[in-house]
Amino acid sequence: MPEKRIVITRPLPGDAVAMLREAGFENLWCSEADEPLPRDRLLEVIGGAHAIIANPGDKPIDAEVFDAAGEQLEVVSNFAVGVDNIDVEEAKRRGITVCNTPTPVTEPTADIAWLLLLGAARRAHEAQRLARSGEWTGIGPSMLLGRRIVGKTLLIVGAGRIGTAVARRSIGWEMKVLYRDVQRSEAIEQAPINAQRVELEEGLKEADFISLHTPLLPETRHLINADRLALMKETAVLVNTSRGPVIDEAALAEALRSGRLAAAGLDVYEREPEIHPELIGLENAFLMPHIGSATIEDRAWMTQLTVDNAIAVLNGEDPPHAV
Ligand code: 8YV
Repeated sequence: MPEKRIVITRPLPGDAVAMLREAGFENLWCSEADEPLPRDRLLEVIGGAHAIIANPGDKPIDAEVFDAAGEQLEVVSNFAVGVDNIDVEEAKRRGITVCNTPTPVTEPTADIAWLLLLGAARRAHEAQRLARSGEWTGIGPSMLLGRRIVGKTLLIVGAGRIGTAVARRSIGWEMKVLYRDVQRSEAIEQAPINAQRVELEEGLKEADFISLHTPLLPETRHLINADRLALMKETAVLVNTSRGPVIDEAALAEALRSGRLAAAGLDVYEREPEIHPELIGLENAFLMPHIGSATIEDRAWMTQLTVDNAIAVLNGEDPPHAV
C-alpha cells in the first residue's frame, strides 16, 4: 500500500515536517510560503492527501476541498481551537475526523483578553504613541485618563476553557464576575471565581467589562449587534478574542464613534485580515492582529498537538483532540 500522504498548508512554528518524518511519514507536502495558500493551489496540492494540517487561514475547508483531496482523506487537523473554517458537519458525513488544539490556546488567549481589557481601559496605545512622539510635555493631572478596573463587574460570554481562564485572572482585580453560557459551568461558579450565571441581556446591562469567548456558530454570529450594544453601560469596555463575526463590526464602530460605548479591545475581526476602516481611525478601539495564541511556547505546543492529532488518526488511534 502506498504511503499515507500528509499536506501541511503553511509552515508552522517548530518543525512539523521533522516530527512527521520521525513518526515514519515520508510522503509529505509542506507549503514553503508563510502566507495563506491560494485556493487553487490548495485544491491542487491536496489531491491524494490522507491528512491535511490546516490553519484558520484556510477557509473554507468544505466539500470542494474534500472532493479535491479524494475519498482516502481521513483527517483535517487544525492549528487552532476554533474550527469555524471547517465544514465539520460535511466532514462528519464523510467520516473525516476534524481535530483541534484547545489546550495550548487557553492561557495565552486569556492573557491577550486581559491585555486588551487593560489596554482599552487605560488607553495604552495613546499613551505609547505620546511617549514615543517627542511631544510629551510632562505628567498632567488630566492627561490620558482611563477607567478604574478594581472592584468592577466583569461579564464572561462563553464560559469554556478560555472564558474561565479570563475570569480566573480577575481575582487580583477583586471583580464581581457574571457569566453567560448555554450550560452551567461549575468551574467558573466555584471558589475562587464565584461567578454568577445570568441571561445575556441582564449581564450586558450590569457589566463594566465584557469579554467574548463563544465559538462562531450560526447562533453566535452578530450576537453583539446594535440592540445589544445599546444595552451596555456608556462606560463599558468590550473585549473580543473569540471570532470577529460574533460582533456586528459596523454597529460596534458606530457605538464607539458616537460615545455610546466607552472602548473596545479587539484581537479578531469580521473579515480578517480586513479591519473595519472606521475602527482603525477610532482612538477608543484598541486593536491587535489576531495574536491570541502567539507565544513561542504555546505555538510550538500547538504544532506538536496538530501533528499528534493527525498521526493518531492515520494510525487508527483516538487523537488527543477530536472535535
Ligand atoms: C489561531 C485561534 O489558531 O486557536 C484559535 O482558534 O484563533 C488562534 O489560536 C492562531 O492565531 C493561528 O492562526
